[in-house]
Amino acid sequence: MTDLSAFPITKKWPARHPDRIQLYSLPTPNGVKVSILLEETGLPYEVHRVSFDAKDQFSLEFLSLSPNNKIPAILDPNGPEGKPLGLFESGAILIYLASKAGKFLPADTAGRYETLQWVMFQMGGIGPMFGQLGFFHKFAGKDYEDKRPRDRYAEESKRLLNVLDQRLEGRDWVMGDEYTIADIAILPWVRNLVGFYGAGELVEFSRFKNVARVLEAFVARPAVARGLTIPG
Ligand SMILES: N[C@@H](CCC(=O)N[C@@H](CS)C(=O)NCC(=O)O)C(=O)O
Repeated sequence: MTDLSAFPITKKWPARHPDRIQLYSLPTPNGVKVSILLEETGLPYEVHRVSFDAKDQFSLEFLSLSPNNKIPAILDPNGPEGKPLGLFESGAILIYLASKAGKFLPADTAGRYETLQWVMFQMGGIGPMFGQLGFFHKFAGKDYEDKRPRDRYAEESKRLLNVLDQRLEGRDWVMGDEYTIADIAILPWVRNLVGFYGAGELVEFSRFKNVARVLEAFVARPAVARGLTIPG
């Protein structure tokens, strides 16, 4: 039986199955990237809810694994060389888990880097920009009289959607025929933008037909449907 007692996070969230990957998360657009990938790969895991209401993300136990106080984070009891490995930052986690499973990241070097480039496009562009738009359109920022910040993020979100739409022209997925972690990184954010944030009209989502088509195919996948609600 694997011993994870050296990891302070297991004091607050005890592992019932210490041989499985431990996931600390919530069903937010960054959190579900990892639960969707875990569901797609079939890697055995155990999920723990990090409650923002209880400010769990600022607890010393959580910070010991994720010093940036953000979900998702994982602890793999069986990491490289059989040693436990903790990771935060969803992009790094996606790359790690896809490499571990040998799925959803092309094996050829060029395909691998092309996929990673689109993962980084999400991490550096789509996530931060759509997230800011959410703040100014749906959350506290919506009451600000000055609409320039909202409009700036709406314009940037439209620009990013247009880049994505062009990439998806004539392709089933970001990498063409192959469904990869680039899709798993990007599409939960698009779904969130038009769904939970209610910003579809603001970003003129109806213009981006390829994005809408691929988003529909993504959410129709059973593993995606499951991953989107984890932890329940
Ligand atoms: N770049 C990080 C961003 C993670 C992130 O922003 N997580 C949000 C939820 S989607 C969070 O944990 N927020 C809690 C907080 O900021 O206190 C990643 O991709 O993992």
